[in-house]
Amino acid sequence: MKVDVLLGLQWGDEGKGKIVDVLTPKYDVITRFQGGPNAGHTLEFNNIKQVLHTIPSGIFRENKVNIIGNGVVIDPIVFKKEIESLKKIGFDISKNLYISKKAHLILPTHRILDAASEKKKGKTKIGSTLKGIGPTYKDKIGREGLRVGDLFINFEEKYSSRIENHKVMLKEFFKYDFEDELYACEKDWFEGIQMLKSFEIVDSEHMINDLLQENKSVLAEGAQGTLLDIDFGSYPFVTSSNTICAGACTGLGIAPQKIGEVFGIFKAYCTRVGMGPFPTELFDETGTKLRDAGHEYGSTTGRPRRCGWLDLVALKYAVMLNGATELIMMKADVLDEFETIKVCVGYEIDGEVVEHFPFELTDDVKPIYVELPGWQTDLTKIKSQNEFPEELNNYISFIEEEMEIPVSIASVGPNREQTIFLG
Ligand code: 2SA
Ligand code: MG
Repeated sequence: MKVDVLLGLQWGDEGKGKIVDVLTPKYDVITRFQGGPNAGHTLEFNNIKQVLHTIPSGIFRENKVNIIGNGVVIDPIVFKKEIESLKKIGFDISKNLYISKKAHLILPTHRILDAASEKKKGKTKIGSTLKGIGPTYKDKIGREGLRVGDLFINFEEKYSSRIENHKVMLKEFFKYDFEDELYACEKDWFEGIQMLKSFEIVDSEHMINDLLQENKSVLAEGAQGTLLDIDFGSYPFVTSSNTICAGACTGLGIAPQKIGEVFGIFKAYCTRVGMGPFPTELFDETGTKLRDAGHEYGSTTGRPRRCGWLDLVALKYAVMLNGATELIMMKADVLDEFETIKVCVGYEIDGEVVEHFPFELTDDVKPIYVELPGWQTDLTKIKSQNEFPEELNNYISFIEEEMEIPVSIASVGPNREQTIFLG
């Protein structure tokens, strides 16, 4: 068997949580391969709305194996809260969650370093989620990280030595007042560690490859989006992991030929949180209309999302980088009331038309738009593609022709039932 990958083709928040939840019945194993509590995957069913940060979205289905892979970074405090809130709504997941020994831990000081670094950058800040993601991956790459497997070998010693280094950095380099914050959260952090240790901690690369050998189907659930990828996103306004399909290989320990289908998720328009370029961003009332209709506020930080039209130059780049085999279009219903809908099909840079995603997106990039008729129909009650208005079918066909791969699902609302499989 192969690993199918589901990931975001834009700047995150495409609605991956909902689709993993819809697809999980088909899979035996659901995994996360990168990112950490900067992700917020929202699932809605039976009048329950739950946001997952670290735990794979398969957790709500019975008899699924959920694995947090080596590429993920874990904050024990967030993890504990997540487990507790799941317990509150009746999900005891102690039996079907497995954690990689090689996943890195977000230390209390990593979160403080994230805040200190953003503060020092001032106007040039990244607009990070302040969850400690950058500093944790920095330590991982700098060979100073602590892994879940380290919890069982001289942990206190290793922990103290890392924390001491971070304290020096905070004091000497950042001149950042950290004591109160650090001492306030250390207790919670160690309680989180105790909880973490009560789960199955495994050599996840062996486990996943063994499961594939046993013909189990595996889904890898991406976090953030392709345009936030550390290598190919709009650097430096990116996250600190490989969000693209290749990240599933390194973040799980599977060989490239083990990758099967690649489901690329995108919104029928675009959003972005944090700083960084966004060529099709709308600053006018159309942008506000998209934000209101789409409830575009971050599920992790609550920040209002920047909104704009669909950008096919960026989407094509994302399809290429991921080898996407199928597209999944989310939030079509948000465009229900628009008379016309614009789609960016090229960029004009210094008077020249460019169809490739450029090295740098500056303010000089002007989107070239095609304007398509809107459907002006309430899509939220629609049950099958037969009921689609012609304008929506045309919108989808236009995207398929440009991307050269099919759109297999269109989502018309947040609920499981509002998911239309296209023929
Ligand atoms: P960080 O905290 O170091 O990763 O921040 C760096 C940049 O990455 C952006 N970022 C995000 N943008 C959108 N959504 C994010 N997470 C989603 C959520 C979940 C998802 O709902 O919160 O779709 O997986 C996310 N995480 C990081 C951030 O704004 C900075 O620009
Ligand atoms: Mg989200």
